[in-house]
Amino acid sequence: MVRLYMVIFLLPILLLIENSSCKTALGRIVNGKIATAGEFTYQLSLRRNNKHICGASVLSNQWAISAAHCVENKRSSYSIRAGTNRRSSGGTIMNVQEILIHPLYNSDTMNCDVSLLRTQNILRGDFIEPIVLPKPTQPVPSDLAAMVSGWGHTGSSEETLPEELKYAQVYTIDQQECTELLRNYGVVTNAMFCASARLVDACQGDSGGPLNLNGVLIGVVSWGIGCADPDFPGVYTRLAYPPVRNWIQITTNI
Ligand code: 4AZ
Repeated sequence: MVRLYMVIFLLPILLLIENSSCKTALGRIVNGKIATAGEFTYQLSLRRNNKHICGASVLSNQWAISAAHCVENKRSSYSIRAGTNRRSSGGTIMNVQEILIHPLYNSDTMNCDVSLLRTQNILRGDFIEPIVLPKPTQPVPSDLAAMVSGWGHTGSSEETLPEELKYAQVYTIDQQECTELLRNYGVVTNAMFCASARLVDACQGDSGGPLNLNGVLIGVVSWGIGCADPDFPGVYTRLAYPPVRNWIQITTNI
């Protein structure tokens, strides 16, 4: 009798909880694949107080790029791990000496969610290579396949981050279409664009990481409504947007 009660009353509740958790922050980079060494040489793990918090990408011997919302905590010490597809071993750890947040970054709207990190040591070595930035105003046409990667959450109920780097192919989405999909949640500004694939997405811990289109870093993982929800695409910082791209150019000469 007790068992029957559990099945009839508790099961639907448990299913409901499981289902609703997909729409909150702990979704997944579902169906991502495991990267092999040397495949994503521009990928960095950004660490706060020695713990992975975000992704980042190598731009030059000196500069890395990430999201602004990853480096908001002024009192923390930030470092990066470079040259490995493992989150907590291998490669080289370097201190971040200088952090610059885009002057138009807004933590409420997530507008211009981009930051530049200057490393103490030369950001070059085995399995460490820069990725190219887009030209200013370079458009992001819709339905293009791009590659997102990171050590973010991989399961809707998973609290732990994967040890090995994961990647997934997502498709760019028309700006108007994405604006409508997310209209109840936020504004998709000109400094953003969307990309998704059914049940495939970036998630918590992937933020700040790269979206690579044919070897060009077109986006930085920024925000979303949950993860891998077919109704809600992932949102990326649009690096070709002139106020973003020109700020990077003026700051780093890249
Ligand atoms: C996050 O919380 C986050 N689905 C990053 C990316 C996405 C959602 C959340 C995109 O860092």
